[in-house]
Amino acid sequence: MKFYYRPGSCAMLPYIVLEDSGADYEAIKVDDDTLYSEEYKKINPRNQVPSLISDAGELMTESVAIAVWAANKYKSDLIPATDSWDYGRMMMCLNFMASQQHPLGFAFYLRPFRWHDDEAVQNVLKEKGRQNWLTMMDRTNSWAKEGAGWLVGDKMTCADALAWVHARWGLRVEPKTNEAFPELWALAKRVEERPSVQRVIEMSGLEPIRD
Ligand SMILES: N[C@@H](CCC(=O)N[C@@H](CS)C(=O)NCC(=O)O)C(=O)O
Repeated sequence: MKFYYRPGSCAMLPYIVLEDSGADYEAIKVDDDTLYSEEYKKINPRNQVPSLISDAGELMTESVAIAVWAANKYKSDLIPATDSWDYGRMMMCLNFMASQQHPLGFAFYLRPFRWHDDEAVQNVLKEKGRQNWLTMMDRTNSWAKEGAGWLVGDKMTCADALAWVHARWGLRVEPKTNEAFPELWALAKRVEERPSVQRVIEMSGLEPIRD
């Protein structure tokens, strides 16, 4: 399998799950030039990451789908039993972060030009995105606060891996994750203690979290 990712992006969620579960895969870093190239468009028609290409040449996209598929396929301990309440709660956290916090918060904040050409309108969207982000991060932080060190249950799941990605994104938004969401920040640091996460950080060239 070939796995296409960008360091620090939402693709880090499935990257962690693939690495953690011992899957046989090749990770391919997609740089700026490649992402928008015609060559990469043939791999992923939306010019986005993540993209997973099966040995049969078939494409799977969407970070949550790849992560949950891989966790099931490779019997990862990053997912609770599929008939458990915790599994439903893990999916709740993942879907909230991927379908709301990411596009309505971070993407509006980071890329307002995708929604309007007028710079003044973009500034309004950017500020709205920042506010949305903080409101939604507050919800995610409350799960970290109420939990036993993790978003769901008493050990790390895929949901914590995505929370780690978002906690790092939140260093680009004011107030930053480490200032505004201490429980989520502590959880992100706990995620980085996992050997598979440390390998992924190193292989992708990211810097570990520092206060
Ligand atoms: N819903 C998709 C979102 C994919 C996505 O937005 N990927 C970003 C990285 S986090 C990307 O490739 N951005 C480049 C672009 O859209 O131009 C998922 O969760 O996989």
